[in-house]
Amino acid sequence: MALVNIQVPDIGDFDEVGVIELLVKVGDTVKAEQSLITVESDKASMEIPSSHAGVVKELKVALGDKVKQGSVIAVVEAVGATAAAPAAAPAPAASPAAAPAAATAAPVAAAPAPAAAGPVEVRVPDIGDFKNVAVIELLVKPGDTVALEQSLFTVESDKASMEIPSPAAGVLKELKVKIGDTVNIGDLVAVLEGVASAAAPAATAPVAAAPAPASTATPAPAMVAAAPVAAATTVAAPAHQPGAATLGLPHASPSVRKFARELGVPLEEVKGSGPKGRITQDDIQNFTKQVMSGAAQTKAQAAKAPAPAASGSGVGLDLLPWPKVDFAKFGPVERKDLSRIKKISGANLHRNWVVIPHVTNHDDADITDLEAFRVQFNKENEKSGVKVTMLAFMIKAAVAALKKFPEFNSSLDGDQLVMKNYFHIGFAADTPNGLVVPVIKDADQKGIVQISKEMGELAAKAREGKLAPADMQGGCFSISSLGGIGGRYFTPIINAPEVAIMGVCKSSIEPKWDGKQFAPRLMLPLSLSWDHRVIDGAAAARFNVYFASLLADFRRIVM
Ligand code: CAO
Repeated sequence: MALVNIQVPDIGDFDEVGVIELLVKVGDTVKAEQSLITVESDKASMEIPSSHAGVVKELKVALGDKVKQGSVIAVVEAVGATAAAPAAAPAPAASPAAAPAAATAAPVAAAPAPAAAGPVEVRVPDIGDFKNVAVIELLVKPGDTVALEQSLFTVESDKASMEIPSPAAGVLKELKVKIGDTVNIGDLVAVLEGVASAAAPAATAPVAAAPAPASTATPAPAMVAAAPVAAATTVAAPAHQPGAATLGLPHASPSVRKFARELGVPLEEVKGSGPKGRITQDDIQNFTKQVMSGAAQTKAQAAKAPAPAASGSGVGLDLLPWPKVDFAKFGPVERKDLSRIKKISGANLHRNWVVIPHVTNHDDADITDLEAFRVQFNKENEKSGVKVTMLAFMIKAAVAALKKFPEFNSSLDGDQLVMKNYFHIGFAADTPNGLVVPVIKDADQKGIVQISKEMGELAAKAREGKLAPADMQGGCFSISSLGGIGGRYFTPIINAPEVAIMGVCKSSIEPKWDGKQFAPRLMLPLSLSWDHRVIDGAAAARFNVYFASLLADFRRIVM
């Protein structure tokens, strides 16, 4: 077991940053890529991860110390052969693990920041070793007034999440990125207008959405201090939703924000216990415990909940804590990290399952004739190289059903329904790393053969882990087919912000009464889950009946 010096890696433009949080202590066992300390300059805060798994033998820094690239922050007794890089160069981006090294990036404008008002191009600043990072959250929208160094959007790679701040105060004229885009250093991401220079004193800056810090001389971190917790009261959404525009950001590091987002914690309601009111991971955990135990409630809950019952809080889930079991007591066990896809999809599925009042209607479609046609068609077109699948027919039937029942092709946005006039259909694909949902775009404009071909390509890409974010975005309705595997019915979880999903199981020959006798028919089990906030039971039953009737006689699709 070797002693390894853990050093500050390449952290981009940030030099001589102060240590503001120690996240581990001597004697702690740490994983490779686990954050050890948080550092903060006047422009950024970030967590410095360990390049090795092992036991912390010595912490070489204390709160308030200044560090820069190459500074030794800890000595770790590395375990096994897990060392990801030699001690001399533990750059986090060179390590493959998914634990985030979170950072808020220093703002830079395309050219030196202008002293007078005028358009300013906002480009991705030097963010260290991070390349091709995905935009996961937009924090402002065109027309918004933004403060100097206010975060514009959040990007995330498999190794880091960070917020891209505005280099100037002004009005956001154009946002050149959308959720799912990938960006690199120097990319043009936004255009601001009516701005004051980043270097200009605060007094000359236009009025910002959130109150500016009292004095620019305050050594508080510029970006996060621009939106102190006390001022963060403007968020109307019931929970912090990815993609929702959010102003008045509370003082918390990106990783803490991400943690809050995953739990659905409204950050603006959390009181920070860290330096300068900074919200820590503990604060989020304590807030969650309070809400879950019913001892506290979020503003959204308070607004919606009826008066508490005479006994019991009537709010929160009042659940027991999750059981902590020493499984090794009962037999040999081993531990395995969840895949990145499982972590992401798990958090999304959990939110959707908890937030959406799901109902599932089951029905059966008689696909005897359609299956006979499909088999015949494939036989006749064997040489084409494209196999027409039952799922392709279902995608087409889904489009027709969405046209007939438009509320199924909508998304909830507060008190409004966003009705979509496009038809992008997602299909669940099982991959070695977990479940993904690629989307067939404009399925209304494509034929069955084309859809089958695209589905085959997307499913192959999914299995190879090569789907781009754009391949999985924009879905209106999803189909989850377990038909190739088996089973009768199941209750699929709605892929929010969609409002319904069709689950399909394995078809089987069943005796059906044709008025005179029992005839063998090939029956396909359908399970439609729908959001009861948007759809009524009668509409769901009609949707299923119509969907099944299309599969029973596909000629109806052109009627
Ligand atoms: N009933 C009976 N047989 C079916 C069927 C059904 N409903 N659907 C497909 N089959 C048959 C196919 O005809 C094919 O048989 P042949 O090889 O003899 O032609 C076989 O099952 C395999 O089909 P497939 O799975 O390759 O093709 P598909 O178009 O049905 O599905 C895909 C493609 C990507 C959706 C699928 O591979 C997959 O990943 N399914 C799992 C989805 C999933 O995990 N859903 C759960 C989400 S909730 O956790």
